[in-house]
Amino acid sequence: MKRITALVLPVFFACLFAKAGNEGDVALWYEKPAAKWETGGLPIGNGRMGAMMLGGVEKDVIQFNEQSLWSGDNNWDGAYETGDHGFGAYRNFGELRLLFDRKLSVHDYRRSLNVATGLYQVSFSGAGGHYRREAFASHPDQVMVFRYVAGKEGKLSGRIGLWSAQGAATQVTGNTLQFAGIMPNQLRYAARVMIRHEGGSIAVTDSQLVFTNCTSLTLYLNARTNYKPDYNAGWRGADPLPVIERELAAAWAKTYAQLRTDHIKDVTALTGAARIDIGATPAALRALPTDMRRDQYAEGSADPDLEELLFRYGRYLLISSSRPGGLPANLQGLWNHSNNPPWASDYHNNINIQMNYWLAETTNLSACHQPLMDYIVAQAEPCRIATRKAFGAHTRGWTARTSQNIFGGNGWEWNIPASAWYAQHVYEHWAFTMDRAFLKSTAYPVLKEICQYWEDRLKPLPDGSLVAPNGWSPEHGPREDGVMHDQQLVWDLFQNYRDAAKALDIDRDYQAKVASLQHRLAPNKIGKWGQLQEWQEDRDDPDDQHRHTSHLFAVYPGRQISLTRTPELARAAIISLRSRSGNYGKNADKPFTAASTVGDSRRSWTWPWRCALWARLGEGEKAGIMIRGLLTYNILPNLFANHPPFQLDGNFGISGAMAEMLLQSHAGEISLLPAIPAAWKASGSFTGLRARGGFTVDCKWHNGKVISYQIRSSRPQKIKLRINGRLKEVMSAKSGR
Ligand code: FUC
Repeated sequence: MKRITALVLPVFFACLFAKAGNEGDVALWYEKPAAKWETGGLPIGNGRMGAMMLGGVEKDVIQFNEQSLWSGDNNWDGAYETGDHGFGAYRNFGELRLLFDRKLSVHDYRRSLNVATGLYQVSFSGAGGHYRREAFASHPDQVMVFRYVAGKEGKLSGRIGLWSAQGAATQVTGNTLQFAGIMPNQLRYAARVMIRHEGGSIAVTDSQLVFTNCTSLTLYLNARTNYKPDYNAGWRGADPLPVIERELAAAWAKTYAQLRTDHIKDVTALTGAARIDIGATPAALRALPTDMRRDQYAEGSADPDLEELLFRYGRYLLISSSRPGGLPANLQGLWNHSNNPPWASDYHNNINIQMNYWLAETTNLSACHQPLMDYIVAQAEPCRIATRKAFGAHTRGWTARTSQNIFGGNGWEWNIPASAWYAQHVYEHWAFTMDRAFLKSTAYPVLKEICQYWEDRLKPLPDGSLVAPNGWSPEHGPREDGVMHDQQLVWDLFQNYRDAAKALDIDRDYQAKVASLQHRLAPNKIGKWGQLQEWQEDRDDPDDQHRHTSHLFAVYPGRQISLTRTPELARAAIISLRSRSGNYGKNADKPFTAASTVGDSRRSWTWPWRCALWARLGEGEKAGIMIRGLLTYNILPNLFANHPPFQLDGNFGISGAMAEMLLQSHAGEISLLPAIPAAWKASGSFTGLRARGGFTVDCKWHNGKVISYQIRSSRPQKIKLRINGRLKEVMSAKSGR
């Protein structure tokens, strides 16, 4: 049996890369070490813990994180104080520092991150032969592993240090380095590294570990805190050290090859679940390192394989920073080398945390969505308390301020429809998975409670229609009643509630009540220049390029406005969206290009949102231009999305938006290739994308026309399918899901 596995696995992985035929299609690679952490570091992560790999030759610094290392007080409700106390911030955990004795003149340096397997590799040649380094963050074994191999025997000598970014002292004994400490907020943290060597010797000096004449070194790192996602437990659980020791001992007992194989198996099951092929890049361009390819792309080259890599990278980053049982991906995923990161590297809920998950269901990473569900449920109780304090002691339900942390903390500025937007995520998880148990136990109670919040809060206008009071089209308008963003979010919440209750066939009276509230909501309006209004008053400026497209929520990720069901509103949305990209008002006659989106509209996350909006509005060309805009203006050499500073919402979001160009499932139908640009049309395919209703879809096209497809679900079902310009009814095939 073992022998079969040994044979089958390499063949399996060879097949995995065979289609690509070029590592550059599945890997980011460079000919130099990273110049800077933020622009050049390559991220690995197992959902809970991660590291940035800088690839230094003589000095290799591995900066690492664990997603629960936060400062700040429990259940904070107030100003955005991001030091030791108050709201706090997501913190740097520490660094592993390897200093090699030998000064090398190095050639053939190559540093890469394979986003299909989650393997990071460095190789170069020097006096010690061909040096190889490899690293991965194992989810199944809960350790990060770093391996250093010299080409010739005994050529590795130097020192290893472990440094805590929170001030804990490092102890070194035998083959182990370790630190443990307590943050001012009483959060306990610890990290331990165990080192195995082949050849030579290791010894302890000056709180470092000295290695002499080794042929290989393998370092196993685990870091944890005693964070527990439980308000009633004061957000603290058991001491982290015993868990760290147990996990490290288990990993130590396995061979490197076993750890590596188990890691690759775990990651490829997720990365391989969905693929896209949108065209072929000329060989000369494909042969370039990633940073040079990105530069060429920014100069105007067509590089569909780089766009595919960006799609894969967003999925890789989610797999690496959001796994069941852990916390959701924050503004920086989980990679952070600062104790005072921008916006505390927190959870911002007026676009950012939502966008982090736009790819989760559609690109077949539903399990990676789970941390967001758990977070919503865990934070609800402190949010209820803060909501009652802000909105009255008798308020039912809850909402949140824009910035949230992991200890029930609400920081900067109330975002009144935040919880309605969160409710969309629990609903979508059900809509894509058809997991009835989840719907009943988790999604439904969240949806109902937030409906109650709005039932109490909506304000009647003299004509009897209802408005959300005191809203704020995020970060744009002044506070006022009935801003369209809020109206649309409440509509979406009510619709999601109604569909959930209907599916469960419960609470019929409340269903009727919510339906009548939804019916009375003050509707979307078309303004004087044909735009979809952002506010009740018709005062939108056609030359305004504000970054938020909050009033287009109803188009995406909402579902109130669609080309087929509300074509007039969809047309108005097109005008609004053109104006946000500098293609209306005084520039109405100029061509629509990535360059016309300027200033505040060039952000990490603006392009993906607009890309998905154009996709929903059936404009493939413009959606493609949004991908070009992101890659041209807001992507760093390591392909991190750059707000600036770097902020990963753009990476997650663009994968979700690209999926939306290829497959849509709203407005009562599944649509194949709803919005692809001319550049993708020649031929292409996708496999494993997901549609609402529990469907998995594969598709192949040629000259912009679908030539074959398969739609699978756990039991065959009738579907309305929009394909090659026609709407027809088909049956899904039975899958094993
Ligand atoms: C929202 C956005 C900003 C930034 C911040 C983290 O407030 O308006 O552009 O992304 O989140």
